[in-house]
Amino acid sequence: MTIQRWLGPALCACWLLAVTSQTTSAQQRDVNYDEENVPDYSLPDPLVMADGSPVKEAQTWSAKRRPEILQMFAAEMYGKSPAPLDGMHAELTESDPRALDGKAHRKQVRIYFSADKGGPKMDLLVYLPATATGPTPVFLGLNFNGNHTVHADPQIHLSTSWIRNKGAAVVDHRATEASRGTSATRWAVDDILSRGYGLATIYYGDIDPDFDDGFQNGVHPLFYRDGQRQPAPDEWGSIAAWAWGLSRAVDYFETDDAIDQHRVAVMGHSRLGKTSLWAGATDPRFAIVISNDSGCGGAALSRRRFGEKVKRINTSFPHWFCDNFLKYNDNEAALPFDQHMLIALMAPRPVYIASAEEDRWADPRGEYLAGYHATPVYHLFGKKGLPDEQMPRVNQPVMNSIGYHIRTGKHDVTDFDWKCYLDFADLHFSR
Ligand code: GTR
Repeated sequence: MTIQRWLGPALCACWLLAVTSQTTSAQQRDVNYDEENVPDYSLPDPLVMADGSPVKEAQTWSAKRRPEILQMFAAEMYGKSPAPLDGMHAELTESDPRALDGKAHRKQVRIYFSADKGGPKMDLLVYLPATATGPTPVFLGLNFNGNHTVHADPQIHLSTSWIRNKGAAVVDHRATEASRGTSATRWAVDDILSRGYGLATIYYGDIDPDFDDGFQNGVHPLFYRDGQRQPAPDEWGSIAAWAWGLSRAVDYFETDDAIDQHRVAVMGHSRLGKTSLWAGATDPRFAIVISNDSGCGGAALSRRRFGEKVKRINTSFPHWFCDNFLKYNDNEAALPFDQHMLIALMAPRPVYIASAEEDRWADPRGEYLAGYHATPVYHLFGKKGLPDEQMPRVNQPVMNSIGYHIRTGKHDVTDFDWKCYLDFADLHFSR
């Protein structure tokens, strides 16, 4: 694992090297990358209620056990999110039916989270295939560095938010022309369009800037009760806020006839893969849920303590989860759930978990096992999950109602990943 990998991909300033080399060695002493050293653990059974009674039918799952699990994840890990405000509204700020050399219909939509145009808002970029004649299925994903970085298209509005904090330091860093298209390798725009799908994306910092500011900016303050200064221990952290923003994009889709609101696949990478899973868990309107290299706090089982652990993530990123999650630092066995139950919350909807061979920090085997141990819940619905406890071979995707692949290479989003997601969407959306 590189220094950049741990603190965030954008880190390169020389002054940081001295600091981070110490951090890295301290971190390595504390990190297990050896399967032999995974502790013995037993996972809570998704099909046993908290009162010990068994769950034998899909109906009991949906009416009783699923809400119970969702509530535990909300109160103990991601934090509870509020309903949207009545004054929320959207404005089309730009549209071109012949964008990208005639291949795409581009729309840019500003979504205000309240009636107040001076308050928090997010900018949604949408590309739809120019040839589409009816409502189009879309992939929706948050991006790390601004909408203008997902493609070199000069017409994408430059983000007006702060762009990515640098590690723990808060840097006033605005988008510039120089960063246009710099994340394009992670967004297979041409492949998505040529296969008949749309892409919708939002800069995650529009919803909540990714640093620990005591929740003074982003959407949180909009919802504070009189006298409240930060979320309560069981209220939303940043991951829950980002997921909430994804749901607000679906609210917009419901008003746009060009988008098929019933065929929305939410996709996210890394911290945004954790986010896509929580979005899929909290909002059943996401018809397919995809997590790419989501690791600890995403698909990976916390109890394995392989790669990134609960204490490490809570220390490095204290704003991602709610404060109740601190109780489980070095205390994973006390969790009333593990991440297989997060995957199970998608059932019977299709969910895809992707890993990368060199991304040991994210614990590929822990990511796979979450899908494997969610499988009994899919069986209740007559759906096939991941039937084999052994992981598939590298670059050999498995596609049932739960999909999985581990590809060669590092922590990243590649064209191979996108090809799998498009195949998975073809499989499930064409039925
Ligand atoms: C890392 C973090 C991971 C992962 C990653 C990312 O620094 O430890 O949990 O989320 O960031 O989002 O790129």
